Amino acid sequence: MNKIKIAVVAGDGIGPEVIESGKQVLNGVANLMGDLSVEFTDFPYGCDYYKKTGKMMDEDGLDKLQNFDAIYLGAVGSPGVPDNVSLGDLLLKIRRGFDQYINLRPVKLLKGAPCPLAGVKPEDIDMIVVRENSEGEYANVGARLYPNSPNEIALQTGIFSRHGCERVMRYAFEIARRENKSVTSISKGNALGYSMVFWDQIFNEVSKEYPDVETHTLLVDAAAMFFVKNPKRFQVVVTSNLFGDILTDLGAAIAGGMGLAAGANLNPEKKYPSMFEPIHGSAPDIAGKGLANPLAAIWSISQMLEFFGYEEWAKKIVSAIETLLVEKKTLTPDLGGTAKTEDIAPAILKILSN
Ligand code: GGG
Repeated sequence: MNKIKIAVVAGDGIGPEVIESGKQVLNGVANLMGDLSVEFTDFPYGCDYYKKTGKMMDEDGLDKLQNFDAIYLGAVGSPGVPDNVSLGDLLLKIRRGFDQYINLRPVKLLKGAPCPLAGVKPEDIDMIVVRENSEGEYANVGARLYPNSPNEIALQTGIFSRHGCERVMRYAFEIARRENKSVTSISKGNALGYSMVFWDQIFNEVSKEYPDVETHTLLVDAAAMFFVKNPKRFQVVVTSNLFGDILTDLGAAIAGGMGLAAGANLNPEKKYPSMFEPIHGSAPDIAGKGLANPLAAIWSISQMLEFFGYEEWAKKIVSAIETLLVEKKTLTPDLGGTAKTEDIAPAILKILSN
């Protein structure tokens, strides 16, 4: 019997509701599999914790999380806590601290999912975005000078290392080679003459190691346009930390909405735990009302299973989500249904049991 030890950081707002659904699905799947046991340990980290203790997580929080195979994260952010604190002192601290340098975000239009683009079919939107997750624009290097004076200055530096660029690009190329897909690198080398020119140069170099893989390069503004006008041209996408964050929200918008967008923060070497999350935020306006869509959180369980080598069950979960979308009987209001958050996990497990 294989065992996965999972640290649960449900976090804020709708986080606890959607994470509860994901836990139910993983427990149910483990029962169906028969050879997997899962053990969840809850951590109270998040904005409520901050309001009580002045910290988003314990000083030694990373040491505590280090002992787990995976982290299952809900959402972070709450009115009254500055967004840079809630994100920077928890989610980003974990990503950096555990060298989760790959952020894998599928942008896949499932059958039955709403798409705002006219004439677009599910087969037209099926990409995987490989977002650099440890440096770039998110490196948090900078300064504030001359506060509260007319000369006030804010500096924010992007960090693009050869090591950081090469490893994320190779990761994208490996997926593309395995799945016989093209890689599109998205940058902004015309305007960001140091960081993004460097990114483009490294992409060109790394692409020579993969002569069998078709490549494309796009400026981020053009890429945003093509996500809407011709999403079919994208298969594997590799891009920087900030561009990846923005483009995958756009990706979510064209592929069913934020309620269906999952993300995996991976340390591929498994030296540290990887973290799995719905990419949406805490949505405090709908928290506690049973309105939140837990399908993204459930999809991220599929990503977790895939990362641990259970590809068959990972696919079955995504296929169960698709069945739910096609049947249209048990969907939350964002997808046009009347079901509550708590109705979704049992419906998914029913499909998986059939
Ligand atoms: N699901 C975690 C969460 O609350 N994410 C919100 C967010 O702002 N994420 C930014 C990022 O992924 O870089």
